Amino acid sequence: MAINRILIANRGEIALRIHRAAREMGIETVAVHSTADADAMHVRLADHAVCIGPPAAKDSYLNVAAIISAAEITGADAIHPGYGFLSENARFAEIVEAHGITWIGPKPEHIRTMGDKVEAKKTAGALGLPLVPGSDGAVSDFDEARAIAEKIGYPVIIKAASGGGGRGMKVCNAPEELETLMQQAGSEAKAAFGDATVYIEKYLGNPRHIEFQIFGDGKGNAIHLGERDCSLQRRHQKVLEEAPSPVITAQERARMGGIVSKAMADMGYRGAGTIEFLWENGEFYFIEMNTRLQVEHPVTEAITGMDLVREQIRVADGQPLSVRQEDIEFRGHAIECRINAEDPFTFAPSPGLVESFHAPGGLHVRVDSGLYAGYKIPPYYDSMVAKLIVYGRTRQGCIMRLKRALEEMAIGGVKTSIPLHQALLKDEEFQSGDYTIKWLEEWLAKR
Ligand code: MV4
Repeated sequence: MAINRILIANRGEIALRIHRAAREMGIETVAVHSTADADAMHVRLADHAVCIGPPAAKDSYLNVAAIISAAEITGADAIHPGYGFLSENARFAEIVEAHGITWIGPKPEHIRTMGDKVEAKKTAGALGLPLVPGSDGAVSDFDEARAIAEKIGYPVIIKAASGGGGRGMKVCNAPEELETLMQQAGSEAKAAFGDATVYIEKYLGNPRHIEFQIFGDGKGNAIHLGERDCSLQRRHQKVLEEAPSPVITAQERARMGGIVSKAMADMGYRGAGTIEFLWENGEFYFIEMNTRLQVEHPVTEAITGMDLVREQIRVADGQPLSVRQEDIEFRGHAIECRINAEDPFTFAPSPGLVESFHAPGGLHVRVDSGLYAGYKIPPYYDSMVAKLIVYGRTRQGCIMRLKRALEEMAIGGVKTSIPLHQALLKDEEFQSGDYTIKWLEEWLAKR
């Protein structure tokens, strides 16, 4: 096969991240961009660039015809979708492959299965992953719903099959609310995703969000790269992620990692994937699988020394996994801070001119960002403008270094979440590692 030129169907820091891996492999890159991103760093660095439409994502970064045309015109022989946008669009993956272009991602059938949360749960259960107790699939009948809720016990949570990212969820505390909440969840899901299908789970009151990174070669081999703790979220947006999780022992990692990699091997999964669990009272419960590279992948890179984008490209090219499970060592601790252009108190977006930019440096400090002094952050896209990833031999050493790096980091002209991260790192409960998915919002409320 041999990939020679990759079209990067994304923007911002992840477009740069993919460009870097490609260049280091001697592969050329094609940037695509909206008219709002003509001056973006990913466009400047790429070997070729094609404007694919106006600012609105639906007309540019989600414009399948324009992206395929850009690949044809520039002779790109592979497409990397990054995260977000078209990355989990099974139809797009099929179209890419139908054009004889290598899709740097999972098999379309697996993207489709995992995109439907009911199908994902059935598949995960059949593969031996531990599930949250709940309905065996979609539930439409209220009597059936009441019987399931009675069996697993209240509170229960009603989720949209097409949901994910927390949209369309309802917590139900008692049987008399069930019918109303199911109807609400169903109609909200219909409006948001065009699909009213819902399912029911036992509601876990105070879990952690812990996810495993996996890689498959698509031929029955798979490895795991350990877990990330992503419990620190605000309105379903991750704020800070770390690896390893402060609560998972090497034994637990090896045990759960063995279960997830066996499942992925049996499935014939190809490429990078993340298996999301809720973790409560020492138990893992599968909730969803993401069939893409994730924003927080660098913390896994930091503690394993592996380049996950390089691995994605290799696997898409039909090459074997570059490492065996027994060769993967988890060493030290890494934390990623997502730096958003937003008010650190109100969270209002703060796009506009970046008057100055100074990235922190030094040993074990990584900044993934397309920012530069004079760049104008457009208002049309996600507010995340940089990721600061810091490594240390211990969690405490990592936190000390991260504080130092945040002090050095300077972004002038726009408001950013840097002060929020600085306050968070000073907090004793954060430092103790004793937090759950509810902790950050409570901390923000009393700040
Ligand atoms: C749950 C849950 C409690 N119990 N499922 C939110 C997003 C979606 N991926 C799953 N989510 C949740 N599912 C059961 N059975 C609580 C959440 C949840 C959550 C999960 C991970 C990280 C942050 C969260 C914040 C609120 C709710």
